[in-house]
Amino acid sequence: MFTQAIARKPGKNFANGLTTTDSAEAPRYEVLLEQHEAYLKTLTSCGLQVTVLDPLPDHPDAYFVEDTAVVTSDVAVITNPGADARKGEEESMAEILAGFRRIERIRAPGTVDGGDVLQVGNHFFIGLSQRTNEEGAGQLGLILDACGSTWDTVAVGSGLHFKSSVNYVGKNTLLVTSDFAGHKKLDGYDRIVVETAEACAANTLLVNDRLLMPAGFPDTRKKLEALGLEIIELKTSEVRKMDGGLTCMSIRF
Ligand code: CIR
Repeated sequence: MFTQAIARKPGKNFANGLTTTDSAEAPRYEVLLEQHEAYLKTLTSCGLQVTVLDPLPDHPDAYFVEDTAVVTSDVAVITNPGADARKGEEESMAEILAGFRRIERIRAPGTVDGGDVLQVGNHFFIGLSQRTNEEGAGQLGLILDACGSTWDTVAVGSGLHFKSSVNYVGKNTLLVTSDFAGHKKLDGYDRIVVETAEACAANTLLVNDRLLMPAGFPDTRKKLEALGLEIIELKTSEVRKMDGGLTCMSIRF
């Protein structure tokens, strides 16, 4: 069970963050704040104590806190984010997490974004992406080895991060995009495959037996209902314009 979450309020300059999404409509700060607040309230309603940090003016993507640390029951691994514009966000996260866990670090030339790291029980999938390199994955793997966890790397291919495409939804089941439908490295888990038109819904977050999913993906919702868990839909239009989703906006532990 998770008891804690760390999040960060988006700054007014959030639209200056990195994005590959070509949205017809400009990102809207007031709408993002509403959606972000609803997300934080939902985490609280799932039983988490939520610590909300202030925006970092020099880092418009800093509210995507997940990328800056990988927190397990033993350790908080402060990452070296893969995008130059995001390096430095991790420092204030290290200060906060030192109050909860022993700190380890990913060091250059290693890079890791937390969005590439999916924990399933005591196993960690580490996506190799434009943000997470072999060296970073290897450093993280050594730390996980020392904690008695298992891990494996998986090539991310399309999408920003591994968790843009694959997430654990409980009951030995992974929610995956079609790219991962038959992927050998995910063998041993049942898979729910999202339709291509609903690919964004793969970024669904399991929190204490509840599924937080992006609103507006009815086919995926129906498939998830078969798991028998409570489902909460949250609006994510504005973070999606910035290549983000539900997993990115908090670190849960
Ligand atoms: C970036 O490109 O780094 C941000 N605009 C989006 C990060 C999303 N984070 C995540 O999926 N964990």
